[in-house]
Amino acid sequence: MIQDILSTNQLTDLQKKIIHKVIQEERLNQSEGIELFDFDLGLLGVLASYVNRRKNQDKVFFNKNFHIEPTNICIYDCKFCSYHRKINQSGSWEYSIDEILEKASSYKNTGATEVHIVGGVHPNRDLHYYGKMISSIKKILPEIHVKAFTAVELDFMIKKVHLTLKEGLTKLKDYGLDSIPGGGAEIFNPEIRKEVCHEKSTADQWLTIHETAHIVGIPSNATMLYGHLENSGHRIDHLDQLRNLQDKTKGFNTFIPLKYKKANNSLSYIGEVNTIEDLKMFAVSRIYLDNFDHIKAYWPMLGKDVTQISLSFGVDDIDGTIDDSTKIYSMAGAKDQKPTMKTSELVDLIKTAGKNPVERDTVYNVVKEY
Ligand code: V47
Ligand code: SF4
Repeated sequence: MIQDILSTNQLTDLQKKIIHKVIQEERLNQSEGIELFDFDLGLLGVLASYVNRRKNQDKVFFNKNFHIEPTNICIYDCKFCSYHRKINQSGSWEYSIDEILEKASSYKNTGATEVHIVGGVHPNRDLHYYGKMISSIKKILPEIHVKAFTAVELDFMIKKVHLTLKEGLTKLKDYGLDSIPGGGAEIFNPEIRKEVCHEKSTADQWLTIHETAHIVGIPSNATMLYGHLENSGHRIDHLDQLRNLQDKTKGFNTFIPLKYKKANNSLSYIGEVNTIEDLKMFAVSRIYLDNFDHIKAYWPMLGKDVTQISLSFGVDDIDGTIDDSTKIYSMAGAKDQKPTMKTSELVDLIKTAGKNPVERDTVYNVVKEY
């Protein structure tokens, strides 16, 4: 099919060169990556699916997970964020450890393999507070994989106890931290980052935290927030920096493009990108990140329909059951205000897209094929 496409006259010489490189498994450079955004959507889908099939055949992964958001109190004020509040501000919450443990207890014997813990950067909570939270969760759910804290939360909680990054991450590993989610990356370009989240950890800090985590044996995910002020050059620069770090450490499990959602935040005036842009973003990520095994579509953000279509644009992972406890996206205007999918729904969504559902654990060991 790709050979047929190559023989059409519609393509420029540069486009033909890029397609050849993808077929030959040659790495694309940044300007070729930028060019991909101008490809016809159908062609991008074919190319991204070709790359994905080489890596994952027709498998589409999901997991049984639940989310805990310990607090939305945050010292920062990212312009795209609808979720953060200050202490005592209306709409703020901070769960006690007991409340969190009660929630964890409700997942005993449910088959959940992962807890995803992400929240605001609370001014009064430090590494030991969160470390004890993790170790208490593990006493209740000894088999659970704890994927917790964005690099931005880690940066703050480690500095608060005056440890080096290496010491802090090792300490958290001892408390039971198994992996790190991808949040906080936003966009690495310094000018755009300054516009959308000027106060928080820099791109270099985000990258150093993930590199150090990989060195001490904690794998992680990577994200990019797209669809706000950035252009295709900024997106490829971001992917390029992730690709370079992955070459060094091989510590990233998956890449998750996060679509900017506009409700109730200071960037609302710019609106949201359309579905074509979403699908292009997934396909370009799949093609450019040749050293990432997996590209994840986070379904609470995209909605179930677009998530299903994304499976024809290079995506091989749709996250998990999630349960109804995540508010980051519902507060930013996502369609599902209480996002949760039963295993049977996830399996159906994947099967009706013509793919093979595979339940995985966090690090992509197969739990069950459906
Ligand atoms: O860093 C906040 C994003 C991230 C908005 O690793 C927004 O499996 C869009 O870490 N529109 C945190 N995005 C969430 C996160 C995450 C999510 C899903 C999967 C994984 C994983 C990690 O949420 C933040 C920011 O990029 N975010 N507000 C918004 N209005
Ligand atoms: Fe705080 Fe995270 Fe929201 Fe930024 S995105 S304001 S760091 S909760």
